Amino acid sequence: MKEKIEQLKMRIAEELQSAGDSETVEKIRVAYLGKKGSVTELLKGLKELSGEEKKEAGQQINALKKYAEEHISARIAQIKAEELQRQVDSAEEYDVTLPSRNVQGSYHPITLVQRQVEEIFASMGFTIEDYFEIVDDYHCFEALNIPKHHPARDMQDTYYLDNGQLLKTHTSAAQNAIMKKYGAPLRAIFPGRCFRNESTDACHENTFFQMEGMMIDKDISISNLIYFMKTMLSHVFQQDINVRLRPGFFPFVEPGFELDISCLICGGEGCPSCKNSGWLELCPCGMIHPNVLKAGGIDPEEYTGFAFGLGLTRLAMMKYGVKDIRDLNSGNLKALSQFVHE
Ligand code: FA5
Repeated sequence: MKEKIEQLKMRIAEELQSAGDSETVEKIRVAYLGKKGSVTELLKGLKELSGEEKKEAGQQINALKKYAEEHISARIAQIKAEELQRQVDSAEEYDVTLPSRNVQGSYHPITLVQRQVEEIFASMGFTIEDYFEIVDDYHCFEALNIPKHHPARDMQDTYYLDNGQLLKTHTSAAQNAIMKKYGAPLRAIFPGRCFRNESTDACHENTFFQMEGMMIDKDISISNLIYFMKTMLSHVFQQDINVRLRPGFFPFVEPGFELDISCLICGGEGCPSCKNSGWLELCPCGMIHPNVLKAGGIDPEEYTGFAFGLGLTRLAMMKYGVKDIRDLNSGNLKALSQFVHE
């Protein structure tokens, strides 16, 4: 038996050495380790042997099997590396700095809807501002009339960094800096990515986009706020949609509202995208609280203003009929590259 095993070992080594491609190695594998392969047959033959003989032969055959398996895998890896090298060697030389020829990119649906909203507000005299994603407690909360330990902080489960800064939970975090940058009067929108430690579902993500807007001037009222919201929604949807305004509490506005739109996925019947309510919270808004104006260096006796925090990711869902918000962060190009700017 020992001799037979040694012979098989040598044959396996020789055959593997002369095999030049993966198919040949596969044939060798079947010839030795397949159901009717030589090594398998030897193992089957063990039952004919008795006692001590069986034990010894069993160990030797198992060692042979292990030898064959390891050498076959090693040879396959070697052949694959050689094949790859051959492909690389024979490949046409190309200039990596040239623009690609056959790849056509597309904008992400959130970018498309963001640009639409920007267009409409820019045409009404709003500037478009940028702001950080990592901010401090003052800008995200305190400047917005949310002191430390205020229960309103619980509404936004925040990611804190070791250095005490945090990931922006809402675009309102930029309000104070923009008021200080421009003073009053002021019209600005500021889109941005926000982060909250949320459990995700069809309409909640831990990373999502909002678009904040602020208008501050003399005699700004709720009528101005409603006008701008209606104009924005009719521009984005190009169709009549049902909207409802209800009281909402945010320490940085007084009065505050929740602006919901009828769910366009289910037509208001109720579905997972709207948590079965038929309505989707889209754009909370309100009249800027005097404390917030003061913190921004603006005299609340002289100026009033409105602010809104549009859920841009949810707007993209409604606009493009995306049933699950998580698809928008999925990176699945098949799903994401089908949308176009109208
Ligand atoms: C705020 O973030 C306030 N800063 C909005 C605001 C601004 C109010 C100015 C008044 C004045 P809220 O947490 O409700 O509010 O979020 C605003 C919108 O962002 C929601 O209506 C929703 O459309 C979207 N949003 C909030 N959380 C998520 C989430 N986890 N996933 C996706 N979208 C979300």
